[in-house]
Amino acid sequence: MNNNIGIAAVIIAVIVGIIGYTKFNSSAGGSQAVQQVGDVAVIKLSSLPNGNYTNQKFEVKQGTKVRIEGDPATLVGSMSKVIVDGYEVSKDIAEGDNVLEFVADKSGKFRIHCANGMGNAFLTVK
Ligand SMILES: [Cu+2]
Repeated sequence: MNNNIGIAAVIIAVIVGIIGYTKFNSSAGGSQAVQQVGDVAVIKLSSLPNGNYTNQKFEVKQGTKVRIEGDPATLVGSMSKVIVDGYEVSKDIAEGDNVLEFVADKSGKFRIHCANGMGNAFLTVK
């Protein structure tokens, strides 16, 4: 009986450890801002009051469909325009119309910025 409780405690400790480690890992590192949903890499883009994007480093695999979901609450003024250099795509972010999708078919490092050249994120495709 005591043995069983001991084994159960060890199993629970291991599970808690694994969950903790996984969470820690996913919130650290360069591509923490990219969520893979099926074959789509989802980037939630928002801005700090100083005009920098909340996350400025995104990395996706070449050939992936990228879905940038702009936050209409913080992407305001010139920030409401999201431009991806190299892919020549852009989007005016508005409430209910805030998604920019494209296929990341070229490898490289591409700047993401607003109409004034702020925001300054880099999308690395490799
Ligand atoms: Cu701006």
